[in-house]
Amino acid sequence: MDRPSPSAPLRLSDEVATALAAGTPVVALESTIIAHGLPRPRNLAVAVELEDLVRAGGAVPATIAVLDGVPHIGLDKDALERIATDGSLRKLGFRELAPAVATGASGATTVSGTAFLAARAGIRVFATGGLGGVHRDWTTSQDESADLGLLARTRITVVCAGVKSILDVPATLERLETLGVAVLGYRTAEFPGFYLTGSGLPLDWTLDDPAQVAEVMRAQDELGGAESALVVANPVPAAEQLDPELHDRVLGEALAAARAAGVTGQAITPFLLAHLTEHTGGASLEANLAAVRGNVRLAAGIAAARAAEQAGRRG
Ligand code: PSU
Ligand code: MN
Repeated sequence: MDRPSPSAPLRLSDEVATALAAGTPVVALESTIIAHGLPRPRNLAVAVELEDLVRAGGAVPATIAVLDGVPHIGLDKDALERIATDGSLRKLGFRELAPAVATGASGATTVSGTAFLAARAGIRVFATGGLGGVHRDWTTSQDESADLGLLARTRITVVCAGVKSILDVPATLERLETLGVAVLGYRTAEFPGFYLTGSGLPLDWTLDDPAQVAEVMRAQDELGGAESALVVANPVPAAEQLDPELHDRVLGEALAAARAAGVTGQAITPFLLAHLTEHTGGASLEANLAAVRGNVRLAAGIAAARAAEQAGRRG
């Protein structure tokens, strides 16, 4: 046969394998935010904290990365430490997975890489900070994150604080519509602004509790058709958002600095996030972390609601 069915081995941690077999809640977590999105040494503490938050929410964490060519679904302490400290790790989106597996490379997975591997492993719920999307200079650079296209063809629920505000947010929402990816506001009718509670852009759907989200997931499955994702947009609490004036000013400077330095491609998102952290005196980092924490907690709740709904259908 020219093209065998998917068989690349995924290495599941024992607890993830056990939970999936039992139908108990699992939440996928990405590793790019740890390896490339957060400063060291804070990133390792955050990686551990996010896993603890998943557990506190009654779910099993599955942090995803590719190590020595093997996709790992659930990392032990040593592997988490490697993700946080090894400066040579690649940034792996979906398209980078096959080259990484074939060459034995190691890398942290982005939203697109993580969502793909999570879905392959049978994990339905995924938490991150902010999705990638359409960059502000798209008309000349054509830079649109692979996150969007992958979510259009992957059945996963991703909990995020919107898309990173370094992006062209209205254009990204339009692309999600074009691609057929549903976006739900969690207790908000406004699309969140990543570091900011709101983006000023309206959403068509607002849900108020995890069980309702699980109902939408079930409806997606019952309708069938394209295996698209569900984006649950969960704003950072107003008390923990970045000061909007500081945000706008420093972001303007960051975009100018990226242009001046000629930063492009995969490097642009980490560059902008790091610039913001440095020039807000760490305030953007705190807002980013507050957003991620909230997303991880909500994802655990959604995974639990999903597990209960599925158990109810079986039983
Ligand atoms: N969310 C965060 N910090 C991050 C990211 C998300 O709070 O660093 C990462 C995700 O891995 C996302 C990636 O997929 O940024 C987008 O990168 P790009 O624009 O190169 O596709
Ligand atoms: Mn890009």
